[in-house]
Amino acid sequence: MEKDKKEPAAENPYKLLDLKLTKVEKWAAGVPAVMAAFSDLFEEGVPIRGTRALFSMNQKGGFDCSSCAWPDPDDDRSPLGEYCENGAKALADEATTKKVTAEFFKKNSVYDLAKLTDFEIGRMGRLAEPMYIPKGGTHYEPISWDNAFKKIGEHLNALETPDQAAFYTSGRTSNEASFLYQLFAKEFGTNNMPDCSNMCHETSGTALLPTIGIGKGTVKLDDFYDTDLIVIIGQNPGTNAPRMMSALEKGKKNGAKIIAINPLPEAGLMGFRNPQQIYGIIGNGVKLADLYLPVKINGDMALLKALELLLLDFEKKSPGEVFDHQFIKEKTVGHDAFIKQFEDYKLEDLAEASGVSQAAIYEAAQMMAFKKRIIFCWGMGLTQQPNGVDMIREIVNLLLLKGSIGKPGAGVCPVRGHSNVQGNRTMMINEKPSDEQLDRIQNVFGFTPPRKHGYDVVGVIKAMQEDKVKVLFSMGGNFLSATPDTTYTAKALKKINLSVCVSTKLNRSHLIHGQEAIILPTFSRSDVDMVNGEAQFVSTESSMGIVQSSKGILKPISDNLVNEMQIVCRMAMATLGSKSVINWQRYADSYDAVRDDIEKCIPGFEDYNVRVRQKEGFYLPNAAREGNFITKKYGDRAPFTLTTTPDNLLAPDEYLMATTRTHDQFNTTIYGLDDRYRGIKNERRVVFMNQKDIEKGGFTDGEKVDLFNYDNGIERIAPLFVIVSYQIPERNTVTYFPETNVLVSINNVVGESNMPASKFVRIKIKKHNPNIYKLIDQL
Ligand SMILES: Nc1nc2c(c(=O)[nH]1)N[C@H]1C(S)=C(S)[C@@H](COP(=O)(O)OP(=O)(O)OC[C@H]3O[C@@H](n4cnc5c(=O)[nH]c(N)nc54)[C@H](O)[C@@H]3O)O[C@H]1N2
Ligand SMILES: Nc1nc2c(c(=O)[nH]1)N[C@H]1C(S)=C(S)[C@@H](COP(=O)(O)OP(=O)(O)OC[C@H]3O[C@@H](n4cnc5c(=O)[nH]c(N)nc54)[C@H](O)[C@@H]3O)O[C@H]1N2
Ligand SMILES: [Mo]
Repeated sequence: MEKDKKEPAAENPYKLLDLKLTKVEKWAAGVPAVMAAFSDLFEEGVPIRGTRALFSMNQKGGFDCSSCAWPDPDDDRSPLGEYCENGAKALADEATTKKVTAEFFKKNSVYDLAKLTDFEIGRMGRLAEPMYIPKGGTHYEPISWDNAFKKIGEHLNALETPDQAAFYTSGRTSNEASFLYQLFAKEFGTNNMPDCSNMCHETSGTALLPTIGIGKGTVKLDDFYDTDLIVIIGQNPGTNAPRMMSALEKGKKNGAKIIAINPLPEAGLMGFRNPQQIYGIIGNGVKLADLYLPVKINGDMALLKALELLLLDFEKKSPGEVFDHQFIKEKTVGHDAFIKQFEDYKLEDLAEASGVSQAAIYEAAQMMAFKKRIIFCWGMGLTQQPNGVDMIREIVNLLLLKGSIGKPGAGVCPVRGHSNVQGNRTMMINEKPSDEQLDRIQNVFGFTPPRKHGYDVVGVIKAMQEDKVKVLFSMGGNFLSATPDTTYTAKALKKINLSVCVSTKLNRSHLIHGQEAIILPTFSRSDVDMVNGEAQFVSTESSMGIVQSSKGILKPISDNLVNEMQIVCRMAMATLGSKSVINWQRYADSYDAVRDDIEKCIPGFEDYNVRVRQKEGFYLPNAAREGNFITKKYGDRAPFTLTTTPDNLLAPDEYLMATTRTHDQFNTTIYGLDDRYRGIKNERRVVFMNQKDIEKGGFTDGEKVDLFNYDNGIERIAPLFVIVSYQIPERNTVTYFPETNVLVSINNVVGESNMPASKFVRIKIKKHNPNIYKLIDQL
């Protein structure tokens, strides 16, 4: 008998590799990026298969890269390929010909596999057949697709109420599969649809919907090409959205200025060598940020208010030249109260709280004051802060003052992560669907969808812990490793009756599972998807609201994969049987049939089947982009929002930690162990610290330490990290996700959006204690 399973936190915390420090880069991309892209394809043994696919990626009529949601240019696409280093890595990861088969699972117990690092787990290859682990089992066993669906149906039907089931989605699922998935959940009877947005841009939607009337960004790619100023705040384009760099480069060439606001001077904010252009490979590249503001973690609210205070000063000196009074009068409400608050603010205090010098803030305000067209881009640096919703509303406030939203070259740009996370929401994957959406479902299909709001990610983890949710079905993703408070979440997952993962690659969520568990292997974006003898295409929505088709070109590694759409249909038939009012078989046979019904239920998809076949796709309607702010509360006006500035007091031995990403990972998939841009080679268990803090804390650069969090009086431990001295504000630290998710309390959430506040974690740092593992075992 195997002893009780002890799950390693996220990576294997028992060993360190041989960390090497290299030069911190001042430029992103260039030759190293091209080399890295191709070397990954070679390492995975897919040079020809992979290279062929690489040139189809993001081309008109090709497939949509699964690595991010940045849109493809409407017009010219680079002849050298519209991919980036990350896209190539994502492709190498999924195009691999290595397989995880029934043999593999027979040889390796779940317990043994869980001892591997995420990097090692990811290298095992593509999942090749459906697998099942019975209650008390030590190894996954093969199961037929029919029996897998039968088991899922039995479990779902045995629940006391449909709300004891939850249906998670990661953001790669196509529009077609997403639509069916939410339709099934609603017909089954629950709105428990947690999704990766609940950890990603929920904060943006929560801030934008009531202020500008739509929970999405307002700019198009063309707006970047002809604008006056681009502000990039809390986002790292070089690492996470490399194709955004081409747009920044083009904007810059056409005269735009760039301000970067980030605790770290990220390579991708500073300079760019375009790997898709010959001059970028051999030339000097482009300096990007004209001004870099090294804000403290969570100092952004103070910084935004300081900027507004100074803009107000400029406006007083040059009335009418800084603020757009006509816009304010016609399109907004609450301006006077908004302006009045600044009587109580002092520049010194705000600058101090932001961590940025008054002189630098003044320079930024000067750069903004007389510019008419400003774009604000942001990412997880803002959305994963406790007051993220308010900070994004503050960005809207600033743009409203300037009348710089809803016109060309101006607006808001939340840069999405997963390639179809925006489309998932448009398809109504949402734990809080609106009444209008539910009414449409009811009218078109004739069943009564549940109205009660469901659980989001944080909610469902607590519900599993409290035995309120018994079945967790995951459409993609890696629930355990992506979510906070790993130890707590692992305990919750182990309590439930059944966990099901629809996956392409093995991950930790297969290894820390419910009492019974099922793995359903599926196609990835680049795979050919044959239905009834015909290769199918699906569609996705980019960060800028463009819906486009995506058609894979690689032969799937196994004949035993089923596409996500058919997985949903077969689950629906096995669960609902004759009770269902929907013809699921019709959907299983035809993507066109699904698109026809999407058109009936979701505004903006008129003539879907025709328009999706246009090579460049089509834009979804976006009233805010046209300058119409249709808000529930104020009719056709955008409100100014009054927000407060947090104190962020720290105990003497406390630091703030932000968890972030490298270019050698895609979320929980670890492609490699380097962070070339930040000068890290061959290690992920690092903690970036300011040299002064290292000295004050009695540490040395390169020392081994353990990290702790004590929120709600619970001790959370992430053992064995190496200190790396770095250019970062004092009392701030940065580590990589998912290794430190174990430190993020389930209760450390963003106000209103309820997202984990993974960029604002209070930690303590102590010298590494080799006996720490005994303590961890008792947690
Ligand atoms: N290579 C790669 N690409 C990816 C992903 C990946 O994992 N790897 N993930 C994809 C996904 S799902 C997403 S959502 C996006 C995420 O892309 P980003 O939004 O860029 O996400 P992060 O790297 O988590 O953090 C962004 C930046 O926030 C900064 N930051 C931290 N705290 C603060 C703060 O208090 N204020 C400010 N101003 N900045 C702060 C960090 O220094 C970091 O540079 O990337 C997508 N693309
Ligand atoms: N501490 C901390 N935690 C975070 C974050 C952070 O910055 N800090 N970021 C958060 C963010 S922004 C996000 S988006 C979440 C990500 O959370 P998730 O979306 O849950 O995680 P991923 O790592 O993207 O999921 C990877 C898995 O998806 C499966 N997969 C890949 N492609 C496909 C496909 O086409 N179909 C199917 N069915 N499966 C597929 C593979 O099996 C792979 O193992 O993590 C969040 N967690
Ligand atoms: Mo994300």
